[in-house]
Amino acid sequence: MNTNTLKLAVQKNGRLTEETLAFLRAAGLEFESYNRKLRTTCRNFPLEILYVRDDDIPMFVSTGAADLGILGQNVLNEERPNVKKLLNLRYGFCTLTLSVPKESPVRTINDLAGKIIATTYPRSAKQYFDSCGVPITTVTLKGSVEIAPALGLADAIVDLASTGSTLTLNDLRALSTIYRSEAVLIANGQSVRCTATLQSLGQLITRFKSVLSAENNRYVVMNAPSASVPKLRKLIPTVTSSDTQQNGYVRTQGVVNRDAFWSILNRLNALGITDICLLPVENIIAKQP
Ligand code: PRT
Ligand code: ZN
Repeated sequence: MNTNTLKLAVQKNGRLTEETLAFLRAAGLEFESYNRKLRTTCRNFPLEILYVRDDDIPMFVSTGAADLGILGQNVLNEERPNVKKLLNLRYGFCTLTLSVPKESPVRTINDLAGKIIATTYPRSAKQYFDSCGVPITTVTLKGSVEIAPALGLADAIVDLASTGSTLTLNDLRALSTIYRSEAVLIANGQSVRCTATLQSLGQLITRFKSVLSAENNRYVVMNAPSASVPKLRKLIPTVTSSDTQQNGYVRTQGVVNRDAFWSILNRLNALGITDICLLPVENIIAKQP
């Protein structure tokens, strides 16, 4: 294997797996998915993918067994491993949430003073309650945390939620959000400095950023009254227009932030712009490494 081959640890089989593999493929990497083979090499990039339990990713990366890892920000917050965070990856969104039984008299966090909190995230929970000056005791569970109050094991829980339907199904209600989380790319501090891998790492980050940037943007094609083009450029600075006019209209196109587009739509209409086509962008490569 090439000396500049990077090792990336990803979750083998869990909530982040599918979106992680889709993200890597969107970055143009070609490889085989996990199929009991715990490591695969990319066909078109010096990258080896290691398929592991998400809980082990901090250890793999902090020891240098892997150069890079993809995992939830929540794991970083809880374990605080000695790794460097490189990118937020904009998927795997969830919140670490404090919840109590629906019928509980608890209305504010202060009502939980002296109570027992069940959680898989004891450190995050303790830090949160400490920062609010509320003394509590935690009981740590590896999973099925939502069941703890009904069994009389705890008065409240601190657990991840995304849709919130598991809380509802277990007759719990959210009291507050401790933090938001999403998938992140982490690196071993040494790998980031080592010159042999630095070039591959730079190229990989460029690819990842181009996917993230493309996801946030749309390519927009529209017909604009030629007199409106200067005003249109103020709304969408990347706009270019064709030289040929038809009935006073020119064909224009540009790249626009996906969310910003909807907020300027009224102003585009006011300029008399018609036939707007909003298209996905596959990659935006801002700067070569
Ligand atoms: O087997 P391995 O150890 O690798 O996986 P795991 O079982 O420890 O983790 P996994 O696959 O459940 O989650 C991996 C990562 O996905 C987490 O560390 C988070 O970063 C992220 N993530 C995003 C979530 C959720 N959303 C989520 N909803 N992790 C867990 N949940 C749980 C939640 O706690 C609840 O119990 O899913 C349940 C359903 O949630 P609702 O709100 O959609 O009903
Ligand atoms: Zn896990």
